Amino acid sequence: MNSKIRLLYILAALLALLNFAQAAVVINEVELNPPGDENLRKSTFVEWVELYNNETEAAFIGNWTLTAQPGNLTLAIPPGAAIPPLDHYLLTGSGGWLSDGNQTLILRRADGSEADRTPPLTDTRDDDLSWRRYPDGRDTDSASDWQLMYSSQGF
Ligand SMILES: [Ca+2]
Ligand SMILES: [Ca+2]
Ligand SMILES: [Ca+2]
Repeated sequence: MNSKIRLLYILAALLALLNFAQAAVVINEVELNPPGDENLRKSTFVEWVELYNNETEAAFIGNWTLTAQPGNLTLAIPPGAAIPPLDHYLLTGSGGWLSDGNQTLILRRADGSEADRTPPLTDTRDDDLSWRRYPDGRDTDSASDWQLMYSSQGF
């Protein structure tokens, strides 16, 4: 193999590694304001966050965390948790755990490195619309990856 071609192979392999490290699992859908009053005591209406595995292999997300900013709430994902290839994973807290307005969510791996973050999101409509990457998993590091659409919770 001549050295130029070999260099191209190495570059391609590095890019594939980089891509795997950055885009495997993303925050895919966020419902900040489900229909009903999630701030009531013992409310049955609860905000939720959906993750998506962009890879064709299972993603192991045990001990990863989701942090809401502003606020310092951090949710831990149980040890051993995994997302099948091209599939979804649902996270919920208790009613009122996320704000309706200006909410950023940050997903961190078990080692504390950042896997993904959302732009600041606001949902003042008390209905079935949620913020979604569309199509699932779309990640160009732009706010235009996100649209307020009818929710698809867990799928
Ligand atoms: Ca609501
Ligand atoms: Ca909503
Ligand atoms: Ca969905």
